[in-house]
Amino acid sequence: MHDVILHHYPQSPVSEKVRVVLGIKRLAWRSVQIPRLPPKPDLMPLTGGYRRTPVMQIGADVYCDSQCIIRELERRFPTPTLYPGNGAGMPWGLSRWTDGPLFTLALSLVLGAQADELPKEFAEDRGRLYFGPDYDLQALKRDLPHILAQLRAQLGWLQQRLGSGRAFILGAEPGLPDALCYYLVWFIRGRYAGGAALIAQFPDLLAWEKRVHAIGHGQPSEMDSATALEIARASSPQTQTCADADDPQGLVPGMRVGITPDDIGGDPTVVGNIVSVSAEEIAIQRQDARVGEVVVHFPRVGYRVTRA
Ligand SMILES: N[C@@H](CCC(=O)N[C@@H](CS)C(=O)NCC(=O)O)C(=O)O
Repeated sequence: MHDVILHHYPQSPVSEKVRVVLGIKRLAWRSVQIPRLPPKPDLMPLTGGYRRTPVMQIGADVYCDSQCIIRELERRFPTPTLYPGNGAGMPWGLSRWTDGPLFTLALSLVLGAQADELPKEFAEDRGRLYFGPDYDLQALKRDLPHILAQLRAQLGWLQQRLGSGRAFILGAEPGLPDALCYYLVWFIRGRYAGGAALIAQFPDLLAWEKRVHAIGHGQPSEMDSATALEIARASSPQTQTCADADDPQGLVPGMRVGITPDDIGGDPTVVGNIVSVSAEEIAIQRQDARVGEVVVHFPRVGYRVTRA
């Protein structure tokens, strides 16, 4: 099998979630550092326009969004499982809280607190991406006490869970819920000046944070983006054709579609021909001058698929 290649950058919180998963699974992987801002000239040939971070590449198969990346890692490397105690299913429900309202609160805190310091280009990009065309970082700054009140109560839920004597959220073994919650704590600690003091209010959360930190990231080794593109060019996609007779949108292999994150971010649409479609995932085939044929995978949840 080809190497697991993660396209990411060190400061990216969502990438930290995936790095923790790679750590739980004790995997060796290749690390390609991508720019924090578009254009991302060596990522676009792989994704066809998807610009968010991280992206995973295995040969000529490309996985967009941490949902898709993590599910694929669990499929290819089932042991140790991310769902200890037969805990599959519900962690993905938990992810709609952590990646949704909780992530938005953490972003509001970090961007609001730095509203006067952020480099202009970065503030404009992230303001638009996360808060829509009418974003207002100064309004977030004024709202910081409210944001903190919301966040503190919700971190308290984690404290209550971890205060029950469990080493990890599901029990004695780390799993997906730990990665889902840890990356936000990591983000708040690393990027919000009051992060350490906020987290210190929750002693069991603090002890758990140290345990998850100690898991590490597996064994990453650096790779340059030109090598990653060459691997994609020299490989053939391995995704098998797969249909779903019950697909509610009538999507079938061969159909040309566009896929866009279903939120206010103004993300570009990625266009290609369906190879595989299921309740949780859709994969489309596309051609690129630099990498030839690639198959790009997206989750269904959180993405809108339209016929091109
Ligand atoms: N739903 C996506 C969200 C990814 C996301 O928003 N990542 C941030 C970085 S942590 C991002 O893309 N920021 C803009 C960028 O890197 O260009 C996922 O789960 O992977």
